[in-house]
Amino acid sequence: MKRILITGALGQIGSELTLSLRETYGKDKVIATDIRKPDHEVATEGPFEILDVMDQKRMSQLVSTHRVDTIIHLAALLSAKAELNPLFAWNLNMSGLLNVLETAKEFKTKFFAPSSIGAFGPTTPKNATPQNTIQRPTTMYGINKLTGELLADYYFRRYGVDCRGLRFPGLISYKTQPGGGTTDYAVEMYHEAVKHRRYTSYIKKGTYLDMMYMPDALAAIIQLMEADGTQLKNRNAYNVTAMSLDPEKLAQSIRREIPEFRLDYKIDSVRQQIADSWPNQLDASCAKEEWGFKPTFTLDRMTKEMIKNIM
Ligand code: AKB
Repeated sequence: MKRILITGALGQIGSELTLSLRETYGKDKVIATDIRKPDHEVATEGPFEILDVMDQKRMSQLVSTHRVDTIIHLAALLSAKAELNPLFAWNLNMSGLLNVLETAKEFKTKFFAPSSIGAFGPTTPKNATPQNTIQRPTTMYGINKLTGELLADYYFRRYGVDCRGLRFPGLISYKTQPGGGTTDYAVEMYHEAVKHRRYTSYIKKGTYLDMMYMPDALAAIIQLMEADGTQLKNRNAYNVTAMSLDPEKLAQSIRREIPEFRLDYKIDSVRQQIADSWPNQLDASCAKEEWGFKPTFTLDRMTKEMIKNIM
């Protein structure tokens, strides 16, 4: 990767990935794009361009002008938001993705897009979910993610576009709030624990989902994108995870730092149904074997860092 363009650079992954890539590859080598330009260091401390991913002409112009060799496509609606407006989600998530794939084909760039545990469904094996298994998602977000995986495979096989992807679990970070996802409760719980010593979870006790701390997610993106392409058998997209949590397990870890923390429940049926359709715990062995994926944060280490930084 020499000159990287990121879509959705102001989102949860984008805002941290942009800064991390600028540190590694140089400030002027990472072109952040989003549909708005706020007063944020992503937009003020390096190249930034306004880009609506529905506008393929402008995307091509930017890739050409900045001589981009890698596109990291992060602009998308998350699961809970997509379920509230499925048609809008399909249009944004799928047209945006196709525009990026077409641009990558035209300019022969590398391509990365995140898939998700949402690409699985209720008939997928719930535990040690294999890399290659049943995928019949029941949410619009999951349908978008699975279609994205298949399209990226197609562009690789048919046009030779160097497409790569990861199936991300819930990502936890103290820097940027996610917004619109089902796994957001984990991030909210840390913030509320620090501010109010209590949290009301919209996800039921006993609902296990995969999670990962953001620094491990950023390292995984860079490691996959720098990996030798000839070693990649499952390009789009690799299962990755660092831990499997339910709200109680997360609360227990928080109580080791804040003993008086109290967890209550008020279940949101939309997000609970989405969570129930997802696996409990992925098997990430293909990512480990093919390009050396190795998360470093355990639950308690992540909790310590989250609480220290939110305080
Ligand atoms: C969401 O909850 O929608 C995302 C995801 C797991 O893809 N965090």
